[in-house]
Amino acid sequence: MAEAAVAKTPAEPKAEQELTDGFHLVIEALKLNGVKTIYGVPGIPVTDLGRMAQAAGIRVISFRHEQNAGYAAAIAGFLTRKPGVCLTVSAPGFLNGLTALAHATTNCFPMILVSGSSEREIVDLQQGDYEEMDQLAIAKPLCKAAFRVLHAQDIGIGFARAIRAAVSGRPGGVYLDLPAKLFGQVMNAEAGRKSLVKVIDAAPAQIPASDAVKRALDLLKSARRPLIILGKGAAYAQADDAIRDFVEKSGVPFLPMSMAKGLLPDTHPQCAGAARSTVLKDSDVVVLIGTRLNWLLSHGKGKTWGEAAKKFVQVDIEPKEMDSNVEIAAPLVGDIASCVAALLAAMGGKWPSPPADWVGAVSRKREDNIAKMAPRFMSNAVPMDYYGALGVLRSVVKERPDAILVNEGANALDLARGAIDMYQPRKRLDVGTWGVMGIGMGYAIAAAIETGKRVLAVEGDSAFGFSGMEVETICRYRLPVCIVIFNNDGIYRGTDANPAGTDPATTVFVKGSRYDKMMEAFGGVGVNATTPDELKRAVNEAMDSGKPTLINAVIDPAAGSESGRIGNLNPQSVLKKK
Ligand code: OXT
Ligand code: ADP
Ligand code: MG
Repeated sequence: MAEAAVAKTPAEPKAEQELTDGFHLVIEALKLNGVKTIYGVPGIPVTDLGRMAQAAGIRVISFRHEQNAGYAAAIAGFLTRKPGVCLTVSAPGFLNGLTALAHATTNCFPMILVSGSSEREIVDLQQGDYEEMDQLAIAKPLCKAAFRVLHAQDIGIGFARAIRAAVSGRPGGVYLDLPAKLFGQVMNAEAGRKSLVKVIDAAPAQIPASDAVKRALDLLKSARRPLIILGKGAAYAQADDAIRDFVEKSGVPFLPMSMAKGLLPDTHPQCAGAARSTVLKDSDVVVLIGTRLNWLLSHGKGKTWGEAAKKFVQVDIEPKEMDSNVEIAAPLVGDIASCVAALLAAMGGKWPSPPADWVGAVSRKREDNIAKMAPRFMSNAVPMDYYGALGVLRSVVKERPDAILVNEGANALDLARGAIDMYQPRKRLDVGTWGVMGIGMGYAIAAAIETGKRVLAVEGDSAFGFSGMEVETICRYRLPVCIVIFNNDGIYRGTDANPAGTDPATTVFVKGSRYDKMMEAFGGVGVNATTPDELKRAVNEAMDSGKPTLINAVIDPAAGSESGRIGNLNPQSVLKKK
């Protein structure tokens, strides 16, 4: 063992040799693999790494808090199918970034959290190093893979492993631990160059078996009331044309999960988004494409799914996902692009339309629900209710279908999801699998940087508070982000009272807060909007100008409901004192 360790130590470079060091090798490894942006927070031991990466042409976006940088990296991964990179300092910075790493893993987004760390010899003997922490051990259960690099000549392999682990198979978060001493290690430049690895075919196609394709199509053909559900895995796959062709050729109604909205337009005649409960309850064969039967789909059973017998086809890259909640009659394991291409090919020239009574029933339910909602968008109530304000934003997005919508909150999330139609793939980014608050500003920043598009962030006032300091980052990098805060004075509602004392209720905030002033503090545009007209003018101006803007949309504090549309998950004590 001791001998092997000695052999791994970089050879002492001879005088006059061209030299490189850990800093340069990390940067070269990233550049070689096409990483264009690093999201992070500088500090010991990675300050110089950030500076040098910037000097070497990598865009380094400095945040105010690592969690937001991490969320930025996570969504960059979703948008680009390349791992988003987040760079943090040791222990506390690493821990701040860890929530986002776990979030990336949970949501199947490729991301690498690269963190500086303290010296192994001291950490392992627990002798109290600066920011001492066994980061690798802590990260391991929260990500897909975790690696540490101790020697400069292993940097190339370390990054190659991290990149491949993040994007191959089911994508996810990877941790890469770089102890401080690594950066200063010097080695021969030529040997260093040779040690770098350009990852070939990082996410290889995974072709489905032909009998599995046949089984899936036989089941689909036998359906009386078929349904296709598209999830964010389908959006991630970037097989947009093939997915549209498959849906249209099958003629089957499709239900987009939240971040799959826009994969086909919400206005598509087959879209069943506005008939959600009907299609879940009454369908008999359900084709899941890049979506899990987790809590968001009521685990594929129970009241939501109704009495009718159900059979599932599931298209997913992760074999272990099959039968995770209910029996999957036709598992189709492979990458979505390959699976959908194989389905299309096997469908041949003509495919029977689904029964007209089913398609008609879904259509009628959809039109009913749409007609019911339409008048609410015309509300001119002051203070605004959610629908009056959302009516404005719905039109803004309709007129700018390529803008990216970031959305978080409870009512501000759930009502916006239904109200705002999406028209293009990967334009709706939201709280995801965990329903996590705090993704807002990190997502908005990365969306602007990765796509160059205008970003509209629709935020509950509570949700915004989790990442609000990043408005400074948005101003500093002059990003075309328009934030609309649905300010209802609190979490769910601003009307709660504490019956037992002078402290405010746990769910309410300072009444009449002016979040727009926060934006003004950093040179951005702040607007206080109290009517739908004022809101419309301000959002249109922001989306036209691209100037960082924050609009404080004043919403009736009584308008929301507890936990938005997932109040059923919120336990309430029957014994509590009124
Ligand atoms: O078919 P039916 O009849 O059922 O009708 C459905 C559709 O068919 C129809 N529909 C339409 N009709 C007409 N036209 C159109 N276009 C249309 N589209 C759809 O509408 C209904 C509903 O459709 P939907 O929405 O698709 O269906 P449904 O039943 O809601 O779907 C179920 C779900 C589960 C898939 C869906 O609800 C969903 O995706 N939910 C996600 C919910 C979620 O993740 N919420 C966030 C977490 S809540 C809570 O935890 C909060 N916290 C705690 C906290 C968190 N989360 N994180 C951290 C780090 N710390 C703490 C906090 C602090 S929320 C929160 C802050 C809240 O306060 P804010 O101030 O931010 O926000 P406000 O509430 O605004 O104050
Ligand atoms: P949603 O929340 O929209 O329902 P989920 O995050 O639950 O979506 O599910 C996404 C699924 O997509 C995961 O099971 C993941 O394994 C799968 N997935 C992601 N990328 C691909 C891909 N390229 N090919 C096949 N499956 C994929
Ligand atoms: Mg609120």
